[in-house]
Amino acid sequence: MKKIVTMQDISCVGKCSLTAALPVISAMGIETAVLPTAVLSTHTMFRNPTFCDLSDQIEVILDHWEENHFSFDAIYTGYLGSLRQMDLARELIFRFRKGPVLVDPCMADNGKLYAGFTNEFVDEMRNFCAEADIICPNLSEACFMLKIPYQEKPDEEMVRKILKDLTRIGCHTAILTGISFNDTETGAYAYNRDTDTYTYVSAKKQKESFHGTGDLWASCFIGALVRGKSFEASLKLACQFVSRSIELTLQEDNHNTYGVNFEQALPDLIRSL
Ligand code: PXL
Repeated sequence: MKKIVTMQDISCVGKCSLTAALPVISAMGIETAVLPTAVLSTHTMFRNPTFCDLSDQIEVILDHWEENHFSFDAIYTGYLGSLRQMDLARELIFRFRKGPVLVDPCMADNGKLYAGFTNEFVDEMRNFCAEADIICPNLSEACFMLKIPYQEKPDEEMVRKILKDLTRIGCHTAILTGISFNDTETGAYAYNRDTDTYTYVSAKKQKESFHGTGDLWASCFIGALVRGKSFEASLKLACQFVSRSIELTLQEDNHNTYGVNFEQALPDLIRSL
């Protein structure tokens, strides 16, 4: 069985980070090892979440894994809560790199940094992205890392420029999620600097956007890639999964506002593997 290790926090309530990655990757038939960076009562869009930093545990966990000669087909990092955790994520990559390394530089949305993040964190995240094979920022994160004003609706030429500039950081492939050029479709635009090729795939655009969809997207994408799907097919599957999860959320009366109904989109995802 294929195995992915993912390093991010546990937001106990919030349907993001590990509570999204673990069920999605497991449902895709892949063993999911987790490296929890912190336990929060909720994600940081709620006011005053509790935060228990697990950084001290990470090094000993990595030592123990090494003693046991564990290896992983891919490494996927998500939300990292501090500069120290970014160093620990480098350590994970340095010691366990074997297959693709996906870095999702979770730190911003709608042109704003998440609570607690600073410009220094952005600079370090940019450096950290150089370690990745693939990065998958949203537009806000991309603009912060490139130090350009937030582009809410860039045209295709601008999207291509941002992608190329992102790969100059050092990664091989940059993917921008949440890219839309009309009212009906939204998707992911990618650039691979080794082959100098762009790929755009999209799925039905939903009327609202929700928290946690980036984490679901990244989990589904890396799961598909590790299962051997092509890069383009993996992008497509992730876009469809997120679109369907939002659609199911909006169909529910009094639906949850902090995360999407991905749970009931899992059967379709499994069928399409
Ligand atoms: O989904 C990204 C994410 C993950 N983890 C925590 C967050 C967020 C976004 O706000 O706050 C703790």
